[in-house]
Amino acid sequence: MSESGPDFSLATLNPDATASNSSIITEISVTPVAFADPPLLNSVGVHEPFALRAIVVIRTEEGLYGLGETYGDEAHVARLNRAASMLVGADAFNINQVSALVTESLREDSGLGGHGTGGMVTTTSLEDRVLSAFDVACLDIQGKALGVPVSMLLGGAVRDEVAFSGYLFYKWAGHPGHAPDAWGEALDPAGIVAQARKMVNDYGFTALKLKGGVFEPEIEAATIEALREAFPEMPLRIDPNGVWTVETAIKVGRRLEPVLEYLEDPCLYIADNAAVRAVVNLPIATNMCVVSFNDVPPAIAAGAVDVVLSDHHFWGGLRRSQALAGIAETFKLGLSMHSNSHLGISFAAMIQLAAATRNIDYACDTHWPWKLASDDVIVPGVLEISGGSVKVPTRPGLGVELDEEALARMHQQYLDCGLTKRDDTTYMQSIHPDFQLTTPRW
Ligand code: GKR
Ligand code: MG
Repeated sequence: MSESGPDFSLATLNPDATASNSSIITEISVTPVAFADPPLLNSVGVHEPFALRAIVVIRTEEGLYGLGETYGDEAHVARLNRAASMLVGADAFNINQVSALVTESLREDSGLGGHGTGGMVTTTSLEDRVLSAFDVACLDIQGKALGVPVSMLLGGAVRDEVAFSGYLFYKWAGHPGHAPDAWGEALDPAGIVAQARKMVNDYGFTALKLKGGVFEPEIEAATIEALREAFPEMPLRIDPNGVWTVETAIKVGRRLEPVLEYLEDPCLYIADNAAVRAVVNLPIATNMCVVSFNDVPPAIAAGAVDVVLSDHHFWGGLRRSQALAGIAETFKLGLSMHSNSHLGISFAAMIQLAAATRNIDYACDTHWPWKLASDDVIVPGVLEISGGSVKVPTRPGLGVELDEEALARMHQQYLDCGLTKRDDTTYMQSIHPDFQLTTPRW
């Protein structure tokens, strides 16, 4: 080691690039894609007609390929491309090397602008969210090289299926100017109960989460109570994405104490959630105030959260998400998973990670039912939700295969849709010009 710390240059770490026990990266492609998305309402606006993702394909000299999936916002794609160009020649087995090169690629980050996460979570670690897709693709390669599923690389599967929750959204019947979609309108408690029935009938979910922060808290609390009446035994959660004041969160929290499994991000900040938690007898879950390793100590010190909803897309990939799981275990925090609109590669990665993580305490989130089955870049048929769970793929790597023709088609869809970043607020304002982004709102 030099005085300035470890030397991660390729020459040092990889003096013999042709060694047979390595998987040298020869090529990386980063392809933005778009897929149809329904008008799902949230605190910052409404989902646009297309959701964006970036697909990372890493190829190695022995002819293997590994898959990663992440946010498709332009700024993020630019960072991925810059990192990708530096990773050629690295060893897909050496995640520390890959991580150091990603960090190096971000040294000159001026001019790109934007967090690029395509959502509300803006204070995540830049390095971790760029690293994630490369980490997953490298693990896919490692699994294929060794003939084992990714879950085995992460310590071995402790379950052979992973449970997910049905993710309910208030929504319009269809995007303005388009025909209604298969889910129809859900703008009141009865609409959400009908949506929940379809979710449960079609996928067998055994837990339900309502995306809140859309209507007056009174209406959203009544929606949860209507769900309880319709599904007397079902674990229920509500997530207003931090747009409630402490006062509102306490009022609604107390009202829903007998009904909820947990209350997700009632307020945006650690201190506010701690104030709510001090008087409301409900676990508080978060994917907004604990979104990087730096957030963990203050959240624990404040007693702000009981459940961390991890997300490998911003926690630095699967291995770093396992580090988070270790912290959760040590500090007796509950653990589950957050989701954004995603495709099959992300889903496979979430499933492999959850399979190998002992302390996944709740059914994980997924947006999977909201996309069309035909809209994906993987060969279909491997990931099916049945009885609310997905069987963990056991084939080498992530267990999913790239459909090259679908990738090209969905990239064309990206070019044709004209979107370059997720912007629920501007889309909402194009339909309702009075819509304002306010946090807290109620
Ligand atoms: O898809 O509108 C959405 C969600 O609100 C998503 O963006 C959130 O990141 O699902 C997420 C959450 O749990 O906060
Ligand atoms: Mg959330």
